[in-house]
Amino acid sequence: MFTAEPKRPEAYEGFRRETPEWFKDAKLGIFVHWGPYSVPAWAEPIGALGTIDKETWQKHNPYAEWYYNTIRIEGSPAQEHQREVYDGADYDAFLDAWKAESFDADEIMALVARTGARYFVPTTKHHDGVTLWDAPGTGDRNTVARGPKRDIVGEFRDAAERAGIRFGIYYSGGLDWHVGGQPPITSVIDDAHRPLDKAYADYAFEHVADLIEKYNPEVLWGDIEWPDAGKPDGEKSMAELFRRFYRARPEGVANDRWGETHWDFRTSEYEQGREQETGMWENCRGVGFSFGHNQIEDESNSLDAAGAVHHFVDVVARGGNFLLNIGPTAAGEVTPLQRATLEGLGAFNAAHGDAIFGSRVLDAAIAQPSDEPWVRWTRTGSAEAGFVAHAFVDAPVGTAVTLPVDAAAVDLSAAVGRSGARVYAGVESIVVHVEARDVPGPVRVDIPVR
Ligand code: FUL
Repeated sequence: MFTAEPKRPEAYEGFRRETPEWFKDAKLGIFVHWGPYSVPAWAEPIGALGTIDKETWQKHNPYAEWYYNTIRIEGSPAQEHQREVYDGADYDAFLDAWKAESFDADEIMALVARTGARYFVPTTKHHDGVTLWDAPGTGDRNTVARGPKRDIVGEFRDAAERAGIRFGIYYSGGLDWHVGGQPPITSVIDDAHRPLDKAYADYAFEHVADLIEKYNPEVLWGDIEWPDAGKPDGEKSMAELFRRFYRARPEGVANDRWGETHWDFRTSEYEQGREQETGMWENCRGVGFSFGHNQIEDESNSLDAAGAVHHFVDVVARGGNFLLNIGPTAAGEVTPLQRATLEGLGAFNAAHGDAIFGSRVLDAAIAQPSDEPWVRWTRTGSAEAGFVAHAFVDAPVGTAVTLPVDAAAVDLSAAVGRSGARVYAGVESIVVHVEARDVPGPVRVDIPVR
């Protein structure tokens, strides 16, 4: 939920470099939000972040992982739900009630692999402050000592390694509702809601240092800033964490939510921050309107397979990566609804991944995207082997679409329709006839670039 435009102070200039190619090629990552909040798994699915005013958002927060905050807002439906169903119990009772009894990291990773995703980022500490490994200084408030009684971060890391998928960590440095006793967030997040002091900065430092050392992640995904006392360069500073990270992983990448420090890629979330999508960027969202599992969500407020494919292709065509979230149940299962979306996205990628993974943005002078009809473009190939433009076209089966393409820049006569797309090439234009659809989402046409 971080929206401010970060500046890069001098202390962090030294980290600046071209974003590693693997990350530009990766296109798809899978995010996981899992925590004590997955026990109540309750939020109002009112809409997408970036489309709702802040007061309404917080009181009716559709993010189930925000339950700890939402139940503290007087008069919120979540507070009422907590009173009725749990008799107003303390939030930490959910940590003990969380058993993860069906959790099988390899099974989840097999699903992740089938989507075609190249990287995987689970939450290691969300805003409720509960760590999913035995983090230093947490006493028993972690998943090894209580609740699941397992090193969830470690199990995910090992499974990702076995599956050949790059591993990253999400860490909420800015918000930790367990320390400091801040008031609930009812509108925008400001300094009153974030622990800023040295003791907390050191505590968070030790956590991220431990994550780097134990799990050797390739993506550092921070959230909601970093405590101010840890910002100036020094022994236990954010700069020191970046030094350790890049020493361990010279090709590692960090997102832009560690404060006004350093980043390898920018982030947007649902509709929020999309105006900032420049340089290397990544858009994240859940299948529904929440990251944490929300039992209230259903098909009506979730992306189906075709919806996820559209979102994904749109992001890739504009040069971004898509980080699609899974919110497992407290038992550790991926719901049938989320599973169907991921499997469908995987089927699309199995058919069209060669025009997606490793692709780049097609020069706008060659062809333009459009919404009516729905057309997006990517580009693969090289100067030596020749470039190929790939059109992804959506229209009902049995209809035809004329592609907005510069006929002089491409070889229309060599265009190839794929998976249900038949092409009719004229001298000046090309028409795509959608004949069938064997995988969810758009059909595809490949056109060599002259
Ligand atoms: C946001 C958080 O507040 C959400 O709960 C979620 O973790 C999302 C990815 O980042 O800033």
